[in-house]
Amino acid sequence: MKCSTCQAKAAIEIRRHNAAFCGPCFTAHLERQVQRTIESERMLDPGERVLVAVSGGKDSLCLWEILRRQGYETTGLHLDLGIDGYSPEGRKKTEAYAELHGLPLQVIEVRQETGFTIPELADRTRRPPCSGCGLSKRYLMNRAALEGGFPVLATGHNLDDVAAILLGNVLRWQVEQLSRMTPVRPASHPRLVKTVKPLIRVTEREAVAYCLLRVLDYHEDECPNAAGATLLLYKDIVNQIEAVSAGTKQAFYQEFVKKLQPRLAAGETFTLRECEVCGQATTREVCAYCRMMERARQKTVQRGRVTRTVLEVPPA
Ligand code: Q46
Ligand code: ZN
Repeated sequence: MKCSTCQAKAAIEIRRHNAAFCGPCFTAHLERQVQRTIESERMLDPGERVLVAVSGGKDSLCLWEILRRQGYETTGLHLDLGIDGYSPEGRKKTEAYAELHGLPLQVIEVRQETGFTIPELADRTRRPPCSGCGLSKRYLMNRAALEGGFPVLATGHNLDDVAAILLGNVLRWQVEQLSRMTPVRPASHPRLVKTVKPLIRVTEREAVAYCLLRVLDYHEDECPNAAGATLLLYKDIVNQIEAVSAGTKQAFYQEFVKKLQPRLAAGETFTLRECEVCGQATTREVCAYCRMMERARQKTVQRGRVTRTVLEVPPA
């Protein structure tokens, strides 16, 4: 197989584009793709300060590298989730990348911010870890962007991620979630920062290939909580369809965003206001994050009481 651009020996085939590339042509192709996505979706303006969410995994490091190479003024934001055997390595890889390129990096330790690691939060709220984790990440990243005066926050969600999330939302007809599934979420309230997903046309496999070719030292392990998550099943199903019908994955997401999402969004009628506790944007009196944290705190207090009572009972 030959490279579609330079006729050298190809290193990677991209079936949905009916193309193959050698290493250097592939990295150039991917960088062009991402830049085109940024421009066509009006994600970033040249010279704009961008806060980039970086876990240390392949997607976020691929994103940071491309934005850096395209000359955007980036600052990394890493959330240390406090997950044993997983979080320390991701943080290390992120810090190493920032240091190597002399890029600013802000690290937020979730435990220090909230009083709980992600596993502790899951235990106290009896919610699946990914549910509390997702909510905390969205909340803390938005707050960090606002406090740092960043006009935009970029995340490394790739095509596999958004196609799997879309499938999950369709299977349960989560209309509210579907109406918000856009590559760009505008700042629809003064307490919400604009968020963008520049990798929505890049697959997981392509992100890995890019990291290998650019010699980016990324965290290869999956989060231990991802194993049982339904999102992996949805990714697998979408990939099975893609294997027999190349291009379906991209069409599934892109055509949804073009044809159905705007209609769903037009039907949405909710008003955003400020949370009575923390001041962030919400549709309720108290935002979902503050409600979750309150439950976690109450549970901790209750347990403290139970433990003390048990200790006060004299041994038989
Ligand atoms: S980090 Fe958090 Fe993911 Fe781990 S706990 Fe789930 S959501 S799987 S991207
Ligand atoms: Zn709140």
